[in-house]
Amino acid sequence: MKRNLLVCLTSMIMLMSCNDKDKMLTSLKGYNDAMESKGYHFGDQLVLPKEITDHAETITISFGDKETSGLKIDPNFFALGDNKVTFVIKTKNGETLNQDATINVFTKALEKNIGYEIVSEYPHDPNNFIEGFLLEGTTVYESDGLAGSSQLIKYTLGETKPLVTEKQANNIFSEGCAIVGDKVYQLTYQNRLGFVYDKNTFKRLSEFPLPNALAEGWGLTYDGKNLVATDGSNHLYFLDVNDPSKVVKTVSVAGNKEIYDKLNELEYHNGFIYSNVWFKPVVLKINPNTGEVVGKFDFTEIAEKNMEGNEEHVLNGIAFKGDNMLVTGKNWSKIFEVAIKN
Ligand SMILES: [Ca+2]
Repeated sequence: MKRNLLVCLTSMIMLMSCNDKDKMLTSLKGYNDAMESKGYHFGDQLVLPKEITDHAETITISFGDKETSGLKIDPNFFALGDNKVTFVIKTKNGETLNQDATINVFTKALEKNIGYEIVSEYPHDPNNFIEGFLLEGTTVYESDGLAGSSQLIKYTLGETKPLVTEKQANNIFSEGCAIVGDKVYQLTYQNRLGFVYDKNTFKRLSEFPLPNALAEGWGLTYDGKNLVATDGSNHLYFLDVNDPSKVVKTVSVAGNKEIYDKLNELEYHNGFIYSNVWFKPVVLKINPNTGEVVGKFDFTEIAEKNMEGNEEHVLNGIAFKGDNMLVTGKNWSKIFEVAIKN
């Protein structure tokens, strides 16, 4: 009888503990899911539900090799954008609970709407499914995509006939390009390769494997120190220019209310990185040190006129001509020069 009572009591305690554990995990998941879309700002305190705090001895958030039990969005610990963390809770019963979560940190300041005025228009070859776009002097360097029609070309702004053309093999899908010194670097979409060319002749000098961290090759630019690439996510990947298969730094891009996903064609200019968002007629102005979106351009009107009802023909080209921005898109027949107003 005594033994039975003991078994019964033990089972009851275990059942209670199990219930508490489930409640805590469910409650934590509910809290984290709600906060993921709402996001935090630096300095915010995490206010976890009572179901958790009442039964927890300690609560720790771990993030790679770092951990904090401060339950505060401390900039020494969290980065702007998405932080993939694990909550580790030691319960008063001596159990350890783990749960993965994403802690989104948004910027304090709102993104500024940047005004512009179209000051000039130039022709663009509408056959070109543009991926990479930049200007040096009066010469446009353009990388065009799609398997079977991928190429690297250069032409004088105002004309469309290429001065030099380098066609890719049929299985290659070209993506973003950037100039570093006397070389052009070019990414490919899913071939997991990048190419290096002589800037003048487009003679292929070498190739490099796409870093493992990048899901695909999308946009590319050069900030004077590193190549900077996108892969369709919310990240800017800074690559070692001497070995572009090495990622030296990754920055997550966020604004006041959102993480910006599908970052695409890039252009570095005067300390900022400009990126378009795939399938949106928007160009972001990003602080490359923090990932903060400080401003954005709305090119809806230009994009609608030039897409001509084809949803694939999105805005996909940013370059700079002095302090004016050049924008174009996939298969557009025009390049627009815009003066930036603020
Ligand atoms: Ca560009």
